[in-house]
Amino acid sequence: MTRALLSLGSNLGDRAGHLRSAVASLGGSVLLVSGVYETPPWGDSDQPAYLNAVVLAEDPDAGPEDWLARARAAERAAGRERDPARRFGPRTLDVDVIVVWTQEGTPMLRDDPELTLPHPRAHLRAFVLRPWLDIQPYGRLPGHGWVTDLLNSAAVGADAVELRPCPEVGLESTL
Ligand code: PH2
Ligand code: MG
Ligand code: MG
Repeated sequence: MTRALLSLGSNLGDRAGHLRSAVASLGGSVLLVSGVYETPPWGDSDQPAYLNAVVLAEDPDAGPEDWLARARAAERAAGRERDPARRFGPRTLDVDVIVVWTQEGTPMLRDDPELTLPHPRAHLRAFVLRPWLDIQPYGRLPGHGWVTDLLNSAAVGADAVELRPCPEVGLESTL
C-alpha cells in the first residue's frame, strides 16, 4: 500500500472540467481533495492563470511508477500536448507526483529523470503547498519540513498571497 500526494494544474480550455476529470480518473483511490485556487503562472509569465489543487490518494498495489503512469494517463485524457521548447508553458492538465509514502508513512525516494521524489520544486510552489495545507494541516515535505513553515517562508510567502480561493469550482465535493 502506498499513499501519494498529487498536484493538479490547468490553464487551458475548461480548467475546472480538466481538474474534475483528473479526480474522476483516479477513482476510488482518492482519499482527500483540496480546495481549488486560481494562481498566477509561475516560471513563465506569458500564459493564462492556472487553477490548482492537490489530491491525497491511496492504493494497495501502486508503487511510485504506477502513480506516475496514472498521472500521465489523466494528462493524456485531457488532450495534453507537450511542447519540448516550453518546459513551464501552458497545459490543459498537469498532474505531478509530489510525495509517495509507504504503508508505514516513510517517504519513498526516486532520483530518476522520469520521476524525482519528493518533487524537486514543491518546496518553492505556493500553488502546491497552499492546497496541501487544506487537507493535511500537519503535512511535511520530506527534506524541507512543515508545509505551513514553507508557506510562510520569504521565497513562497509573496506568491501565497496571490492565490485566489475558488469555492465555486467545488472540486472537493466530487468525493
Ligand atoms: N505549472 C507549471 C508552470 N507554472 N504556474 C502555476 N501557477 N501553476 C502550475 O501548476 C504551474 C505553473 C508547470 O508544471
Ligand atoms: Mg508541474
Ligand atoms: Mg508535470
